[in-house]
Amino acid sequence: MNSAYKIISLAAAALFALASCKKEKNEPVFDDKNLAPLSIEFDNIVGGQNLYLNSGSYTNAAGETFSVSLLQYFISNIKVQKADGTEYVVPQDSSYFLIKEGDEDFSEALVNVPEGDYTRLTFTVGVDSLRSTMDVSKRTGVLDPSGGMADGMYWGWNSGYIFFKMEGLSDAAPVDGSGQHKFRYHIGGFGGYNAPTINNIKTVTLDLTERGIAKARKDRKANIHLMVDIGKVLSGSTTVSIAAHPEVMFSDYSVNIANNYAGMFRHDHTEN
Ligand SMILES: [Cu+2]
Repeated sequence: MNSAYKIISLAAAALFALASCKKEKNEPVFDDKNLAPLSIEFDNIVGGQNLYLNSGSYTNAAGETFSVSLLQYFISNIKVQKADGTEYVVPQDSSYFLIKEGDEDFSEALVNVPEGDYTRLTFTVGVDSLRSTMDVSKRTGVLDPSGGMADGMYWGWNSGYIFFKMEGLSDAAPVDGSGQHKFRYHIGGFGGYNAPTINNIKTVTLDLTERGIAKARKDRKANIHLMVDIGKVLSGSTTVSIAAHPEVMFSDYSVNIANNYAGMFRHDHTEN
């Protein structure tokens, strides 16, 4: 081998090495292997009391006693932020959750985030307008309107998903067709597809610094434990009277209830 040939082959080898280096650097910064599990637990309470479906008795700000027979809501578009302001948005396809009181399998939102110390959590209560109007093939799992998962949480193409559903009994409610004093709050409204409608999409941001930041690490699951005071649904910025509004669905009054429930989330502690 003469020296000129040697130099050329060395140069070719170096070029090849450079090319393979470059290829590696083009890989996404957050590849799956480097992500850490993070759960957000939604612990439903009423004021200072635990929420017990059917058996618990509670009183709202209007002085009406009530019990809750059904409570479910959508949580979506989860985002976490570090103290330096950098944030990680969970890929949207993996960011839709249905929370159902009384069902352990639907009590938390489990996502994957890069390792890091997170001081802020942001999520949407409900389903964003873009996803609400996507082809059904893009609305799988808990969003599947035809599957059992969405469980009566879908109105239809133009009205979208029911973001928040709470039903129960109260003597303040009139007797319905089934002979019960039932109240029903089915709240949704994504802003409209063909025509603008009520927009009840709510974004909630919680500061985690006071009650414990989330330390996401690959080898364990951090859990952000939230207390969700559903008493606030009736007793928030608007005092909702069950007698005056025993049934609220797709109407202007639903805005008051959505404003109330946007304030029902409180960070209690974090298990790291
Ligand atoms: Cu906990």
